[in-house]
Amino acid sequence: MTTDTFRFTKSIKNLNAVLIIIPMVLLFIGIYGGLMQTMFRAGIIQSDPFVGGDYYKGLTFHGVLNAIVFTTFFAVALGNALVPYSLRKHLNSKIAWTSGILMLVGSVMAAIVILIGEATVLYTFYPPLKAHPLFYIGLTLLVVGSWVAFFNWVPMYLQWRKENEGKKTPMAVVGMFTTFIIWFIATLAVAVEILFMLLPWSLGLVDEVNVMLARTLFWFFGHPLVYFWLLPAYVMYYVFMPKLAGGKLYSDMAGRLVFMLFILFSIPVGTHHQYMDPAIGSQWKLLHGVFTFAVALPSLITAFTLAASLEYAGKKNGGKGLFGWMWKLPYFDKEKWFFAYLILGLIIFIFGGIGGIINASYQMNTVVHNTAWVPGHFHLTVAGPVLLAFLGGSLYLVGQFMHKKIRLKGWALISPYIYTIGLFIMSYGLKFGGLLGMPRRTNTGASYANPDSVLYQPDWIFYIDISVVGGVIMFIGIVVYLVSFFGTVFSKGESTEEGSFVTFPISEAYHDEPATWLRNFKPYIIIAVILIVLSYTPVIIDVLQATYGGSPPYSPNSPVPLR
Ligand code: HAS
Repeated sequence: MTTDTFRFTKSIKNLNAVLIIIPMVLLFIGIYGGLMQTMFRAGIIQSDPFVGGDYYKGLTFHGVLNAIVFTTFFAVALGNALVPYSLRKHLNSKIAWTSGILMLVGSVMAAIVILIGEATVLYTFYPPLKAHPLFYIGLTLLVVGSWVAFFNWVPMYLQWRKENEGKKTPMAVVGMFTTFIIWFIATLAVAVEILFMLLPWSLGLVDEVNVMLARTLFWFFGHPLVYFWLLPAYVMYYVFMPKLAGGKLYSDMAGRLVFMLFILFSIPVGTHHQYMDPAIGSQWKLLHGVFTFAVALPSLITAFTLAASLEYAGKKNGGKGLFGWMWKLPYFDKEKWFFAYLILGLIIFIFGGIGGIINASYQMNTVVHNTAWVPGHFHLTVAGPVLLAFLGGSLYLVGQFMHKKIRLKGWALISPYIYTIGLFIMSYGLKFGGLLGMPRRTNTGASYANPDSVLYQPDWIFYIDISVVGGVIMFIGIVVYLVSFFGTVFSKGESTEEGSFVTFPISEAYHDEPATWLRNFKPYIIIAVILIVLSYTPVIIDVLQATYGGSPPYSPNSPVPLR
């Protein structure tokens, strides 16, 4: 074994392959749902045959499978790969399988309940939209499974620290632990929402639910959720990308600082999703707004650190002058196909991030809230940098854990380019349509384009059409990817001795600062808890004091509340 390789047990290799392949099948069904959304909204099809013509069922399926199931599986698989690899320790495979099985059972349960029409509640499952109890139980199993995976890494890390006193924790471990520390704290709130509010309500044990409290608990979880999606991508940007580009990470300290800042500021910001909600005092919305600008800071540091790392790589590859390095990066190198997924995601994130800052500004939020602008923003974030990094990472991981050479590398390389073109076109349609008032999450899309309808909106037609064109191109991009992915999965594996080792492109640091103040998670977790208590206590008090009675259930397809 060289220092760059590690031998995983067969059981863990199989588990990691399963954790990647099964959600990839679900992702495909999910993006098919996405394509149907755009076609349906444009009036090209009257209904999506897969979900029996129910727009909201299709939207729920698309959101839950892509944004919650696929992302959670990938984050666990990446941690199961990088934590043991970086620490050179073996995972407890029984615990790892238990976590995988919990996640699988939970996801399949939730997917079936959505498909039979018993959980048309969208990915935010806001009450008074009510789902079958099995939907909430399925989501709970998925989350508990991911906790089990995380707690399986902790003893390995503690053991490593004991054996390596004074040494810096490998960056990949810092990144994966940051991801799951945030996830663990954030999911506590949604666990309270589900176990004490939605599940008893759904089981019929109570008649009504406090809608505002449920929304507030959801967004306590919902905003950090976006960093749970983003951070595995950041791990790959910091750890893999500089090496794939042919260079080094410009500053090790900057990377560590970024992860610690995410622990501090990812959670006390959720009320920026509720700027337009009643019951919460505007001073607390302002406080969450200020923290929201603070949580953009680590991404701004990332922009500079990664740009400097890429500049170093480009210059090493022969780039001259101020910008010459940009043309010396391996954008179209078939052997470095993974680089394309990471760099395109970063370029997309420039626009996704700017959109986030616009959303966070209260006055501008009043213009864009609940319009198509918001899906425009989140497709440039979760469906851009996150999805591309996860697709690239999935192909890389599956190749490593199944000991397969990546097949159809040309297809793997071209797919993110096709997808990115489609994504920019679709997001342009959504964002500019949103600025003209086009709402999000409406099943009246076809009527906007119909001159005979009272909902006819000629100004929106161009933007609706543009989104369809973009959506179709994105779908083609993913199909091209899946050809390479499943071509690799079903190809013949390697059976040599070297074939049983796993390797990752781990970057060295150009500036390897000692940064002793960034070596321990504990102070950052303590400060994060203080910030959460300070920012959320008044919000919860406001919500509880507001004179809201509970609400009976409601279906998006039914004009009257259901009893
Ligand atoms: Fe957001 C709504 C604010 C980031 C996802 N967001 C959403 C929703 C989702 C989502 C899913 O303040 C909709 C939720 C729903 O269903 O209602 N968001 C922000 C802010 C950020 C942000 C301030 N969001 C994300 C990320 C997401 C995500 C990341 C997913 C992964 N968002 C909001 C707000 C709302 C919102 C409000 C509520 C809107 C409403 O009214 O409903 C920040 O974290 C963004 C910071 C990012 C940057 C960009 C840094 C740029 C980088 C790239 C550098 C490029 C390089 C390449 C180096 C400042 C790192 C160089 C190129 C070469 C060629 C060399």
